[in-house]
Amino acid sequence: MVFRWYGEGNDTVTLSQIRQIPGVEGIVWALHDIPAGEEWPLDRIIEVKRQAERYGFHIEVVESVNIHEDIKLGLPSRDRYIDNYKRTIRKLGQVGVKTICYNFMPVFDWVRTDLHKELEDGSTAMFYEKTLVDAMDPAELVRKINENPDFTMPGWEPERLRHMSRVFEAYKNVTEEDLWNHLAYFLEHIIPVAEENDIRMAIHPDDPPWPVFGLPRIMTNRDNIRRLLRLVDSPYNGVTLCSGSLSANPNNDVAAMVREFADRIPFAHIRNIRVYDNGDFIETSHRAQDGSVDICDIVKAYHESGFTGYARPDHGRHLWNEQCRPGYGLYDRALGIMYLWGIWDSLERTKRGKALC
Ligand code: DNO
Ligand code: MN
Repeated sequence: MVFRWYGEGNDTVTLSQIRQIPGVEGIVWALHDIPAGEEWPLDRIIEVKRQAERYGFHIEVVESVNIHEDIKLGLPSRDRYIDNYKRTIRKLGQVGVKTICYNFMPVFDWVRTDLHKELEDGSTAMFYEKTLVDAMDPAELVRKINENPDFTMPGWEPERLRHMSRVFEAYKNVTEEDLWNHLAYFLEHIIPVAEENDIRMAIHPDDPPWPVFGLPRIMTNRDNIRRLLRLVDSPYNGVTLCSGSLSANPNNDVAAMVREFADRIPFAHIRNIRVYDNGDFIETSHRAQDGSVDICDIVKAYHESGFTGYARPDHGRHLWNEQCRPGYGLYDRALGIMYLWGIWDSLERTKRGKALC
């Protein structure tokens, strides 16, 4: 069990708090201030290792080493960024990192329309209003950004927004097939280095798992995960199976994916969302009954598959007026962990034929 931590001075949650959550063994970390495409400095990596070890945590999972847009666009300059990526992999290998999570979404990571939508119980959570995003014409979006330097959208870094019009322009003729080819090129170069350094690469699914603002998205469903795994058929080419991201499309059966891909999932993100008929969704507590995702069945699928990878609670709600990064407070993720342990420990006891209480 691992827990995402954004780093000293960059997270409202502290390592001493994380240590008090039962059963957390390591932190999921990154050097968030290093721009995508740049090589990570070894001294900075070692600094995080020392900080984590003071609290008895390992640093075996990195989320994410982000991919430069030129790699996703397939530009000739990608080779320079791929070389930097390889150098970062080697350094991470030196300090004992075992898994690198990354994503291949053009321009944006996750997209939401409201970061603090109120749930019935008074807590708030991240919400996605489908019609709002669908109705937003990319050209209109670029125009708004260019005209108003203060224009922003929930969760989008101002830095990225500023470069947006140029990047949107660059993606104009990039199709899904192009994106597949660019991902294949990246993996063909990276996976041998990952193998040498015993680091399993784990792509995160697209969130939400469909195209947004006219940008192609490919890591969206079971068939595409199958295709990804075949691009380079190595145990070092794997998936970060994120139950919340994939489940925004009700056709995605995450428990079935766990059963099919178990040995290619180095890293599990476990969280629940409630999906509405009109395609909107909101993040909820981890409890199966609170959302549309059968978290019990997913954990059971991991258990039955003999899963030995890393798992973390993914986003949580904001509880008890906690001021924190959207989705990354202490309280709901800690509750989530206890729910996951509750299911797991019960399954373990049942397997061993022990009474539950
Ligand atoms: C969403 C989160 C993501 C994730 C990145 C990985 O479910 O887990 O923000 O961190 O997409 O690169
Ligand atoms: Mn996730």
